[in-house]
Amino acid sequence: MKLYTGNLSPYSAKVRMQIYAMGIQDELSFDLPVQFMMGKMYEISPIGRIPVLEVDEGLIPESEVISEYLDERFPGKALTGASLKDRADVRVISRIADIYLMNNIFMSLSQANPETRVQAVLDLLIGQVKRGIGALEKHIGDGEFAVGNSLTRADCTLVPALWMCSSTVPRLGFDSPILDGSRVSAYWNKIQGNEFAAKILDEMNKGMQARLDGTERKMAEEAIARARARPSE
Ligand SMILES: N[C@@H](CCC(=O)N[C@@H](CS)C(=O)NCC(=O)O)C(=O)O
Repeated sequence: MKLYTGNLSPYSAKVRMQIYAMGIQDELSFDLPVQFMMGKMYEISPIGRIPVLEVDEGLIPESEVISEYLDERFPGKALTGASLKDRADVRVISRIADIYLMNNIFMSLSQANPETRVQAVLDLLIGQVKRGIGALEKHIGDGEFAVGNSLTRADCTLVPALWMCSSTVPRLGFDSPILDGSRVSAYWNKIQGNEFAAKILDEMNKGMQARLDGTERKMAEEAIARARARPSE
């Protein structure tokens, strides 16, 4: 199997955290395709986004679907939760992190440039992020993990989502929606010490650093030049 993935992509980080936690990294290779760097990811996958999982039978897009596929393919290592109710809670938290947090923050990035920003749009989107954090506050457990006593897919989605809340939202001119003294804040402080969370946080921070210092652009330009120099079949 091959996972099309990128360091800075939070949706990809979610799947990588699951792969590391399941201990199945030897079953896959990781690749950031040159088509993604060229804005032509749709040539590989119609949705045009990463992550995408390539298996013998074809391609699987969408992080949540890839995560479910991996759980079903390796049932002995699945990160679905211990009980029926835990499994429902895992899905709820994963949806809050994906739909209400990450998706709205991604949409907000369209308003990042203060010169072209429509402040009302940004306020609306960040308002939805705060609302999502409010819901998460009620659903999240107060232990080491988001649900139950072990790491689940809820943690794999939450870690990149909370990273975006704490590092991306302030870049847009808002305070982090993770409020001091809240259950979400207590969880966020604890989960960063988890080895699999720490690994993807390090990867995302390196990805951010590479974007900010121009390394990402330089590597993309070189990869694109190599692809263009290759004789077409
Ligand atoms: N719903 C998708 C979202 C994936 C997504 O938005 N990926 C971003 C990177 S984190 C992307 O590929 N963006 C490129 C684009 O929008 O053209 C999922 O869960 O996989």
